[in-house]
Amino acid sequence: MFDGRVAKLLGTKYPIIQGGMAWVADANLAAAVSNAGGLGLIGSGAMDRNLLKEQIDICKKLTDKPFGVNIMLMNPHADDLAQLLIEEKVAVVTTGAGSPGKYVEAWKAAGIVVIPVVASTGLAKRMESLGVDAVVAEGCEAGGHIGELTTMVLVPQVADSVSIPVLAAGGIADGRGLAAAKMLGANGAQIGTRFLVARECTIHQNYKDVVLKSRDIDSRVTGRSGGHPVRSVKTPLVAEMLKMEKEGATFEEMEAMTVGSLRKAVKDGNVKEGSFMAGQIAGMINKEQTAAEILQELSDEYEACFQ
Ligand code: TUI
Repeated sequence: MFDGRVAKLLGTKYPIIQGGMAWVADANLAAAVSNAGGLGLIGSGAMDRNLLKEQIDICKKLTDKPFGVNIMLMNPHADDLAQLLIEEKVAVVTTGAGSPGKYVEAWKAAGIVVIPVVASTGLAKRMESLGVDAVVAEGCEAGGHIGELTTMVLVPQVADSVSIPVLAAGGIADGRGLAAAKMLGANGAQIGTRFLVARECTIHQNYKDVVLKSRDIDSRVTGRSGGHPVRSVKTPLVAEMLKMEKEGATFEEMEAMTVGSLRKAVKDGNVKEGSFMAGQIAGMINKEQTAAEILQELSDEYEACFQ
């Protein structure tokens, strides 16, 4: 798949990283994806040091393959988590929702493969100059916290801006998307939304059902006015947030509504008050499969595109 650069960097069969989804991506999902030949990630976006340590320990028991951790840079515990990755000798770190500049030197010195998620060529170039190993170029078709550009325009511009490998993300959930990413100049891909419905993903069944039922036009972006755009499936909470935003609600009022809503979706399956973050490609996702089935199907479809 692709040109082999990313699989070699990660030590995996496939050049595919599972999205580091906060609250969603635990040791169970990460180990399943790694055991199936991708790179599984623990999403530490809502964790503190103790919780992440616990998840890393579980993941080490569940797989002998490489796995990674995503650090969400708006997490108040980010400094502690960054240090823990060094102590635990985690193989790969991805970052999101900011610039990981202040951590890169220490991570590289510890032998960690560093792959920031970027939403612009500017951050991609800054990251390359700091010595990171690759970047994920994530377009705004993705779920969760997003940037301004679509995958179609972001990926080729990032690929032209840097010499390190580029993984495409946002809107990719099948082999055609992977083949398209290759055509845009990517060397691999990050996939999030499709793994929400993996059998090994431990989120509430209602969350999976929301994804399975959602149509192409069912996601919305809240928080654009406050500079923190987040894509989720349109639920009563999201409709209410859009209305408040239109009526000029402050950033603090919007944040107060968001706080805890991802947990309500993941843990409680609360379809009224939950924030069901998912990408636009959710409309195409209509069956639950194991992580191994998903990766095998992605690989078969990708190969078929080039025959
Ligand atoms: O980080 C993500 N996606 C996320 S994080 C998250 S957790 C959350 N929970 C509740 C409310 C809000 C968030 C859910 N989804 N994706 C990676 C990503 N990073 N997408 C876009 C960016 C990004 C955007 C701007 C990275 C850097 C940036 O600018 C930094 C700079 O200094 O230029």
